[in-house]
Amino acid sequence: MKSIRRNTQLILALDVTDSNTAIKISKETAQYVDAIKIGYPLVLGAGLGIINKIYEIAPVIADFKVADIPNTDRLICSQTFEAGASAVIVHGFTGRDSVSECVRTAKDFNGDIFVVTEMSHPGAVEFMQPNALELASLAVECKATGVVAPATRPERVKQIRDIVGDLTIISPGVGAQGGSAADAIKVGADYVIVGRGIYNSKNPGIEAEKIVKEIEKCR
Ligand code: O7M
Repeated sequence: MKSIRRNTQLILALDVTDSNTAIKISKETAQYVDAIKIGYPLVLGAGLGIINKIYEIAPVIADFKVADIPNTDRLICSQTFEAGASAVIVHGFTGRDSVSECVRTAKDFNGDIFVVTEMSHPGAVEFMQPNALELASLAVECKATGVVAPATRPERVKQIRDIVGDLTIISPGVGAQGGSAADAIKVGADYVIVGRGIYNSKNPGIEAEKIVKEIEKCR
């Protein structure tokens, strides 16, 4: 399985719903991205087989935000890794038994698990923000590969970095949600995740390249 290598520090969120568009955009942006994140919009539209098709172009992070009892989590994660994903995104609020089961399953496939902490949208301040730092600690305890933290609130990325140490931070909310790639990287994100800012633009390749250049300037 292809592992995710840190090179451009950009992850494309490919939230389109048909296979041909997904493959076209993946090819146009491949040289600028370290991974492509796909989730329910594309998998429900194009079928689980899309993971393998995208995997031929770039490592795939399956954003299924898994949040169930350990046995169901195991079944979801193993099917997803078998389908070709290099990583699966899971929720942490289900507790350490659920998250540990996802991490154990990932190990069988040499895959990665990322745990959601505080989400990037405004509503995340209601229930997620008060628990985000504990969710970050849980990710460390359960030996996840990394966490998801909000580029829309760089100060929170910084606090989460202090807790997770050398775990990987992937950070969505850049562009369409108002966050900046440079700000997120400067406070400690390893990668930024960008969706609409790239796939809705006339030239996704050029847009991805612009973000990569912005990130390069922060190094
Ligand atoms: O750049 P956008 O706003 O079009 O897309 C952002 C992507 O990141 C989209 O796929 C969201 O589902 C996802 N995301 C967030 O926007 N905020 C979060 O807090 C978490 C995620 C995510 O990837 O969760 C794992």
